Amino acid sequence: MAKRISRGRFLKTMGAGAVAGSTFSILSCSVSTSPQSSGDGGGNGGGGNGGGGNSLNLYNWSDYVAEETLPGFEEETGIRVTQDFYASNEELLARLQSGAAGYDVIVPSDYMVAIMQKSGVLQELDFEQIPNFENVGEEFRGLSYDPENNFSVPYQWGTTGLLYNRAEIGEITSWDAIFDPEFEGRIAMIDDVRETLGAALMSLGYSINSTDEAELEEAQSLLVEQKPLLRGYFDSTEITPLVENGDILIGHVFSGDGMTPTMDNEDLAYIIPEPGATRWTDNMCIPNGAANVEGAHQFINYILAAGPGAALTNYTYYGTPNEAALPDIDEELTDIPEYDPPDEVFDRLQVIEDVGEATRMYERIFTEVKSS
Ligand code: N2P
Repeated sequence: MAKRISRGRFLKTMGAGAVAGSTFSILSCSVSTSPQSSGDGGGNGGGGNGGGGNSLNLYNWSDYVAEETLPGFEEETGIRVTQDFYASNEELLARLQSGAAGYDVIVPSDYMVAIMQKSGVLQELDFEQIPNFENVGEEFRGLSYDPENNFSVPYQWGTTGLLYNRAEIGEITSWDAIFDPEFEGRIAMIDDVRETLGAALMSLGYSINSTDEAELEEAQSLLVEQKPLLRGYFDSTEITPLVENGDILIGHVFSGDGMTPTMDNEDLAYIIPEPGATRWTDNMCIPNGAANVEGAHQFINYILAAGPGAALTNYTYYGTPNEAALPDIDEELTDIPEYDPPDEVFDRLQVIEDVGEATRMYERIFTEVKSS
């Protein structure tokens, strides 16, 4: 049986103002369905599989639904789902901002919900069409990036840490290993500006949301120094098989991608490195221009049902905000300490926030690091 995360603990690292007066507004504006467009099922942002009543375009992280998620939804609703994938929040945002609409449901992380809401690319949710929101645990409602859940409903949560070959390199506990010349050529980092710069900031003991130029420059130097040691920057889901097949020894990965391979290979381990790591919550949102707004609400509601919620976590190994799903989460998963970290570990997790103007500095630095 899964442990329940206490609201106090979950909100502690969300920033002071984050929770004050957070109320859930059940009477959000209702949304209108835009005219349906036709397409060929490519889900290519130009209308995807046709939009409208019988189809739904989901734009998601890779490997982020269970095998039965989409077939189950299709069977229940008769709506056919086409899925496209992105590897980072920034890629998702760029796609939406390029005007390539046509997605009905997207899954941005916490800070990106705030950025997207500010940039006006999201539409308000109609909670009358999401009765299963009642299954969302208290600790996952009204978080700082969307205090009234006007635009987002939580999907999954997790951490970002290191998957490594314990049999080959012995026990590691901190980020130091990813900067160790001993592992030259056998380290991979996530191709993600906030996560990778965040890992450098945290290993230096700074906030993952630092806007201090000197701290960011220090993080840049560290990453430039690290670059020759890397196999490369990849999507987290691409890093897992590289560690599994012994190609690399240490991979920076999202927790689900980190814990799944440890189940049948005890040489591998996933750690939440010291002194701190990222904790994120991903969310379901409906972008403006969605062709099947009603279907999008149906999809969100489906994910928040007990069975589909449990199936999702039992496949992805990410945490669920869905309390109705908790009794059905596999014990082999809840037995892994990193799945639901103890307080002393949880307390050193940091949540990526929208850093406003400093976002440009982060992007410039990451571009410079990658081209160094
Ligand atoms: C799933 C990726 C999880 C998203 N493969 C990280 N926010």
